[in-house]
Amino acid sequence: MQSIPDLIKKKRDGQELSKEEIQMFVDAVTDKTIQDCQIGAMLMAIWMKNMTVTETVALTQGMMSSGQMMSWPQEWAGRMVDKHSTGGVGDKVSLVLAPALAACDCKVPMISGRGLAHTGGTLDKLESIPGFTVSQTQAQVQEILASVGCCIVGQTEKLVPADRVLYALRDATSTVDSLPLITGSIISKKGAESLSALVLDVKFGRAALYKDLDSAKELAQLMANTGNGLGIRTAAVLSSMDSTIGRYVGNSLEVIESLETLKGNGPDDLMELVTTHGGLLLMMTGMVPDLTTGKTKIAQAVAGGQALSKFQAMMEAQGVTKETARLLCAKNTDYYQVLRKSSHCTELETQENGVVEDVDGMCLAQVLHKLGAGRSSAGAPINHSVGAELLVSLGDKVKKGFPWLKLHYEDPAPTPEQITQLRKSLTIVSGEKSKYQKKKLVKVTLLPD
Ligand code: IUR
Repeated sequence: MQSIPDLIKKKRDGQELSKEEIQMFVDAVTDKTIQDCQIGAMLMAIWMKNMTVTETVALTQGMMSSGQMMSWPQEWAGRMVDKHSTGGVGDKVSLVLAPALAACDCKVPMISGRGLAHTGGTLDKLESIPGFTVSQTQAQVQEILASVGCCIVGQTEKLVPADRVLYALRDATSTVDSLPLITGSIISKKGAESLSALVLDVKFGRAALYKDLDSAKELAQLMANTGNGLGIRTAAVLSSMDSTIGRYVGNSLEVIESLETLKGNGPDDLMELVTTHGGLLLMMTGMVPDLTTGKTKIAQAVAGGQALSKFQAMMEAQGVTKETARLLCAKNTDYYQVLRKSSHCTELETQENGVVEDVDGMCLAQVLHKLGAGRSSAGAPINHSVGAELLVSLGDKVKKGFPWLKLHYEDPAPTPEQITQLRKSLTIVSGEKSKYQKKKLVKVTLLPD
């Protein structure tokens, strides 16, 4: 019988661990029969020596089975879908995609997260809607899926307990950025949802976890292989994350932009992501023959208002009053009858004539985070009303003195240094010098075999 130090030594020396050995490690983590220092040593050995796809699948499978697995009625088989994003700035794709998929007859038990570092969290965004309750039991999730078709909820205590232990120790041992550990953490939670199909939105660029396309591709490929290894049809989309998705960043503001998108007034980049992810999921479930048909079906569910109706029903099912949900979904509504408005707004103006060449999403997100849009520490409160509205698009011709950013803030007010940082996030190039070209947002799609 091997001991935990034997397993650590084997990985430390660069050998491949067997499925049984990995299961033994995960069981010891789940049953708390292993010391934190031993877990830390194993995490560091994995970080340094990496894992093969076979090892990563075994780790993910072990983690997935460490707690409760969700189970669904037989008649939903083949229609259970979800997506995961590695995190972006202004990333509100889930808020539009979940109801659009429900309108296309899918079942979407979306388990989302909170803001991490400079990136926003879907749960935080939804909690800016008064009454919206992200904490739902497995039985409640099933009821909402039966009546509405989609829900967006937080992780329950019973789901993948091994991840909670490993994640905390990864943070404490500088081993967060290991491909097999990231993959195990993300895919085990999706696996526990008992999905038929999964799409992964892996971001690359300045405001993403991975800055360059090659490393994002490596993560995407490993996650897609692992998802498929667990029997979930998994595809990955690589999309650029240099600026912002859409024009609004900040919790309440992103809810407003999502609702506008569901009313047919969404920005092109957001709609491209929603239709690509949704189209891939419809294709993978076999509900449509190809991606183009899937994208069209999703776009029609948005344009026809069916996705908005699903969002309204989802809000009501998750604790929002009928009147609040109705007000938010009404045409030409004043969102601030319901959502909290910041007590202060200020507009920043352009300092020269030219073409908008770049807006640095990372720069913007860092300032907004400090102004309260993100958490200062785990569990700290956030200010849902803090955020920013971009008043220009890349490629726009602007004159000096043109308002380009509307900042929504409360307490603290932005410091002069933060205003300078915001100004620096905008690059304007004089007309003749501008090389601005509309870049393709979605780069590569990795499909399962
Ligand atoms: N989100 C997760 O659920 N797990 C991870 O390891 C990372 C993000 I990085």
